[in-house]
Amino acid sequence: MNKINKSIELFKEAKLHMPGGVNSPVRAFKNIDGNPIFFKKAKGAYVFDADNNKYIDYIGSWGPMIMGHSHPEIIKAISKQLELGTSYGAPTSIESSTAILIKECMPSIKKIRMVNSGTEATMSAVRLARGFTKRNKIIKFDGCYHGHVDSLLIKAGSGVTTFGLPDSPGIPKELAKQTLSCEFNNKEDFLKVFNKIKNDLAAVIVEPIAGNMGFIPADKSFLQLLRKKTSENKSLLIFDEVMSGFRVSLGGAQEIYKIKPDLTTLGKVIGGGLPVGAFGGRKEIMDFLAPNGPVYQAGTLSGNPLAMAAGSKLIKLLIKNNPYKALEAKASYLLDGMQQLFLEHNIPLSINQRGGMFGFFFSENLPKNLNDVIKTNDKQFKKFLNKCIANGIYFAPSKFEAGFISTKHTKVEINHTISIIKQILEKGL
Ligand code: HOZ
Repeated sequence: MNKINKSIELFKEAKLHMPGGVNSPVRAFKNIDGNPIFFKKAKGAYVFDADNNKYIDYIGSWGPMIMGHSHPEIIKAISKQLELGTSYGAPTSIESSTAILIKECMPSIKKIRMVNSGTEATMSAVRLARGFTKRNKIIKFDGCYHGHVDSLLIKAGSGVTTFGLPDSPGIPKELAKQTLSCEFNNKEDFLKVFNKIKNDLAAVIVEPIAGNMGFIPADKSFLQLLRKKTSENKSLLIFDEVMSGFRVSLGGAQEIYKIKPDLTTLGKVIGGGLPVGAFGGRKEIMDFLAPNGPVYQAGTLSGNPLAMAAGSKLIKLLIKNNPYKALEAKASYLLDGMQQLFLEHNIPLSINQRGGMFGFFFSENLPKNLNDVIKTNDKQFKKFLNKCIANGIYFAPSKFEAGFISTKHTKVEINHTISIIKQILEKGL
């Protein structure tokens, strides 16, 4: 068991200065009754805490560390840019070269705008969709989390569900009424709502591979229906690929499903670990943005050269190595090993993975929507998570989050993970 005295002290201090001691709720570990681990460095598949404990990291900064932490080529690219300045608030050539790389991988994106976070990307995409279609209503899906955007914090996943706050105070009722949330993967529910509001429907936004209610890929026929209905109705289909983009495959979930959204939102991987977001899609829609069009959106740090340097280097590495099959094989190896152990101890565990993203649930059957995830066993999850973290295995501290594996996770790390889990189960959950 790791001793985490320094993390405990640091958390006490942090709570004096920041709400809940953190700058993002899930990392407070409140939901698993744990103490967050304070990190001081990371390398490859590992993160190191303030007490010098070493952890095998299955969060990877929630996605971007797909080639492992502190990748030398990414560090070099950032350092090179660092020498040249950190922000100009003016255009640079690296913005175009990053845009070209993204467009090559995601052909549905004809034009793109860089922003600073996934939240900013979805917020701007929704405004653009409303401006372009001259309609107001948005359909989203229970458990999909699109950042903390007022219009999208309705029955959202991630920290919102983790802390049981499905509809956050602070959002005017009039605005909340413009967003309708349907059950994920439920065609009938979607059609019922769609038919009621279609005349004023600006957009349908969905995580095609949801990573904020655990890990739940949408059914292909569900996404096909969303595409068909939005096209017929001249509403926009927005794929939120902040989590899945460059994580499940080079072309994201849209490549796997072979479905072209009108707009895509991105984040995480495209900043190589630095703060970034982006939204892009059909040319005529994107050209509705200022300065070409009337929909306003702006930002001093948008297209920040450091983030572009890190992100473009990472995307180049991903294009060169195309690690997705290998990542999926590693995730399967880990999850199959885990499932076998759980089976031996008569504890139901369902598993799923695509590319470098994965999920496991304390349930007999694989969840298909948020309600299924809510029903999975909380007690077992909490105990398991705390024991894993105490033994150097760093999984996401909420059953409503996904897992991430990197190219630097080898059989050594995965076998070690499995052997720790074996010990945990032998001692009893
Ligand atoms: N809500 C984020 C993942 N879905 C976690 C953000 C964080 O705590 O860093």
